[in-house]
Amino acid sequence: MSQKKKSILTWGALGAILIAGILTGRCAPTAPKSAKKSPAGASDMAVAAMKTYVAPGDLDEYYFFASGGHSGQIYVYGVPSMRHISTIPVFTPYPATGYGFDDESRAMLGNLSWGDAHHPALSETGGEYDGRWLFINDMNARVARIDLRDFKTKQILGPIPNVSGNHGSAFVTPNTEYSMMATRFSIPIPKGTAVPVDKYATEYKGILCAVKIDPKTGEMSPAWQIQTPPFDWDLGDAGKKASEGWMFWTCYNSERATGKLEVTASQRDRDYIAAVDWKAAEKAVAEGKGDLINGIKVLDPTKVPGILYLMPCGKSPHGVDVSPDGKYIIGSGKLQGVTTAFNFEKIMTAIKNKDFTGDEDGIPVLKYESIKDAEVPVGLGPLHTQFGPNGEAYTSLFVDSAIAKWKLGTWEVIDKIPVSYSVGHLTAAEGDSVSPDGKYLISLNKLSHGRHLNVGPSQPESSQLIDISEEKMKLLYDAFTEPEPHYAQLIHRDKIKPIEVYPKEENKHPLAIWDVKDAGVTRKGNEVLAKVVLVRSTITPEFIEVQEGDTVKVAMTNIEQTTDELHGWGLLDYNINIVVDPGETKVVTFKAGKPGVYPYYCTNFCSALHQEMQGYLIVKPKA
Ligand code: RUQ
Ligand code: CUA
Repeated sequence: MSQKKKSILTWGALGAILIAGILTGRCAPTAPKSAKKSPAGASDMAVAAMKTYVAPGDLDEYYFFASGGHSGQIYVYGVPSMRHISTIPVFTPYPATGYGFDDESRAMLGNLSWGDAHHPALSETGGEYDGRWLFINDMNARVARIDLRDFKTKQILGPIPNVSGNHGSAFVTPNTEYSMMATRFSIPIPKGTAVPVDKYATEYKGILCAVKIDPKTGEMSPAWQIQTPPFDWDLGDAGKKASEGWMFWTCYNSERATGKLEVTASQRDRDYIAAVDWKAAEKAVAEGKGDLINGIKVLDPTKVPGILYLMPCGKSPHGVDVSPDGKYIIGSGKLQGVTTAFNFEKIMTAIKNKDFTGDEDGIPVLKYESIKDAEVPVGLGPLHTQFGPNGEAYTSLFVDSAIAKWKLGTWEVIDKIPVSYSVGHLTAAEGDSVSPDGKYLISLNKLSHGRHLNVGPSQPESSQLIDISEEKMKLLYDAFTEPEPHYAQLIHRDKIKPIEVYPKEENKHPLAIWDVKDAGVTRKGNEVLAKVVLVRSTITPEFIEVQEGDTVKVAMTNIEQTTDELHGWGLLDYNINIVVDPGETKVVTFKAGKPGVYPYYCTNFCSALHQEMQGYLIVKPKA
């Protein structure tokens, strides 16, 4: 069938359903009983269209926060429409919001202008998303906190000492006591020492690291670390409910190999999942145990027994995911056809009975047969599991390019749906909290070829929305993201209440001014301070006169209290681009290097006279 005919049919069917929906007063039709299985079937497509259609002016039901991978950003989408709503710059400058240009955000980024951001983690209270903050890791040993009150990055912590390749992060504990980190690339500890690679197996170390989070402010600080053998720690998840107080991380390369890892690190049949009793580790540190290395307390698990155990797992596992009730820990070799459900109670019993098969540098290895409940035949290449409200589990299958739905407890595989192509992670509606919503699941695929308009060799990734409200999973929609959504979070809109302007009375910035009569330029030696007011449609002062060689500090306050009235301050030839939200004050400091006249202007369209919102920086040459 030609594309054109197909779309006419689809729209015809959609029209019929719309009319039927209006007649019966229903706005969210479910699939007709006779719906064909084939996703190409016109009625299925019409249902999918209805289920994802958010009428103009209507709002989506969920926020979808997708990691931007090596773009260093977070992309915000609405679900079910899958419309891209916003980009939150985190580890990378972003001219659209002026991020990385003003003094504060520039200082936060430090010397790094990129980050590899993989795993966003929403803050939790009692294991439920509480909508306060979003944390995300960067491979450069950092973790960032975004405040969901204004969707802005407020803190970047790190690079944290001894941590190299922070992949197993930024997973939070059920009451956001900690955001956890783990190293993918082992190095000699203390970080900063150089030891030849042939000593890798004995002299290099992995690090598991806890970052403390202030419960009131969200302020992060490095808490403590656990030193481990040089495994490559991969992904983690915090225990909850039954397993609260524990933290789990997968690893590959338990061979401690170097060189061509695809060969050298695949010799054993099994790698490990680490089980960390973080409450015991916290207590040990409080009792003064551990050594101060590079300014942080590092626990040696052989000297502090009881904080770390190793659970054998299929070769090269990726995700490890704790079920909503905390009773099961799901992990699997990523080249296997099964995923293993470990039973937390059995893990505790095995620890109590010292049911070990050996050790790694003195760290006990638990007996696989004693701690597993089931091997679920999900399909090839299981990577990551999310959960539904009634014991459903959804596992992404990289090799099969599919998602398997199965049941906790009975371990039966119920359904499978193909995705396009090569799914990595997946995220379900609140699917890693203690009370998943069901409804939606998003498959975060690595490839998208052929499913979008051709944009040349640099192609987007595809994120596919899947309906999980019924027994059978149904593909609803293809959306595309820039590289690269490793993981995402899907939170109900009711849990987030962002502000639209910064209330004037909350702005305590020492350089804030609220009246154009306070605007102007003052000088102290060769330091010039310009206090600027931005308001429709003038930048006051209209001229800033300085001397070549001066240090110029421009503090600008957007005195608007109206939604969406942002103003910019772009200074040509100086690589300065500031955007100030309503009620906000931002500061930029720079050296007046070259004499001349340099226009500044509002970069953010704000009114009919936006174009007129401009001025001049006049740099007079040295006498
Ligand atoms: S990881 S898929 Cu950080 Cu799974 Cu990339
Ligand atoms: Cu202010 Cu445009």
